[in-house]
Amino acid sequence: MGDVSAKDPSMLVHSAEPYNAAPPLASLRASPITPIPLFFVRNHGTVPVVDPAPYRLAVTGLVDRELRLSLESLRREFVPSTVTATLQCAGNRRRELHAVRPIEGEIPWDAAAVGTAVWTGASLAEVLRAAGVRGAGRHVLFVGLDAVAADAHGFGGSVPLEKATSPEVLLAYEMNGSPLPPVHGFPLRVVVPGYIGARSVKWLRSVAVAAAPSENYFQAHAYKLFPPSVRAHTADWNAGVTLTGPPVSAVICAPRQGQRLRAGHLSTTGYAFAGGRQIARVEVSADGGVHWETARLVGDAHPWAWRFWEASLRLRPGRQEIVVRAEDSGGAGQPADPAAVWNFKGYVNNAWHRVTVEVE
Ligand SMILES: Nc1nc2c(c(=O)[nH]1)N[C@H]1C(S)=C(S)[C@@H](COP(=O)(O)O)O[C@H]1N2
Ligand SMILES: [Mo]
Repeated sequence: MGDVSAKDPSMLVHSAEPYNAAPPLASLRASPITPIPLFFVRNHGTVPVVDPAPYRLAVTGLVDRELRLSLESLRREFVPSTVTATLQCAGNRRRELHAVRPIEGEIPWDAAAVGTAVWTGASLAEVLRAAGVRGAGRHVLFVGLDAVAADAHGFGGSVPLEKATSPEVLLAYEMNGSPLPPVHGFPLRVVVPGYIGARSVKWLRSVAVAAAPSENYFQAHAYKLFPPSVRAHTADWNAGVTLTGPPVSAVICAPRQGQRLRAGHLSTTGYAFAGGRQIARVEVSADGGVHWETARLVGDAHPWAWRFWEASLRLRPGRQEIVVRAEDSGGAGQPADPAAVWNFKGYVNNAWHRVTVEVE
């Protein structure tokens, strides 16, 4: 199952094989760059063991020159690029949707299937320039080396050519200054900042330029968004909306759900993330969403990363509901009620995040 030993013992393991785990919510807030031992892992299959020496990345499809790139040539022939980017699983905060109406066969992630790393690698745009994209190319397709049950070709996905050739998209071989750990995609993964985590394909086998999006199960079938009225057995898969960037969402990391607190001032902290947009404002309520205060945004704003926030609230005795919501630089906000965004696959829940505490 890969180098699971590199993970912190506090990780909440949803399944050991394939290994799927996330840190306790409070530990996410300890550092704006998530330490590797606490970075969530989402695997659809077994972590492949890849020998770096014979490894070659295939660059194929609608290109003038097909390439087979060794790790050496990726490091040497392309200037290393670094980007600080948040990866968020489309299933982050599924647990709250599950409470509205059960979602079968999917991991009930709490709000910690997200992390931010400093990624270093070759710019995908430069690699595609070296291959020469032909005029009919519209999408860039990725396939991983891991075997997955749902698709005989392995885990895959695609992004539009315009995104693939944006400077922030990397073929990453380093995470937080170290070689990529096996569970995070060693020796090479795509990092598509601002898109759901599923597009950042790990253990990258190939990059292909094509006229149409990937037919891979994880692009053509999974990771599509349906309205609350649609059920698994009634879904027309072609009618689902292909997920790109996650919508704006703010989360309370402290206090914890059910925590006992003293009346008076309470420092509350959390994160907010809006995919490719910036966090414009975070508001917090100590009374279930009746009165709101503006939170302070802390730390640096990186264009592709989450933003930490903090606020001091006055708590009255009794059972109180602390609520957070954010607005992004495009003016989009969040729905109050998770029922409004419920979907049978449980993707991209961005309802107001609520934590109930007992105040003495
Ligand atoms: N090859 C491959 N790439 C993959 C996956 C996978 O199962 N196989 N999972 C995807 C999903 S759904 C997410 S959210 C991210 C998680 O990245 P991480 O495990 O490094 O946190 O990897 C993506 N890339
Ligand atoms: Mo994911």
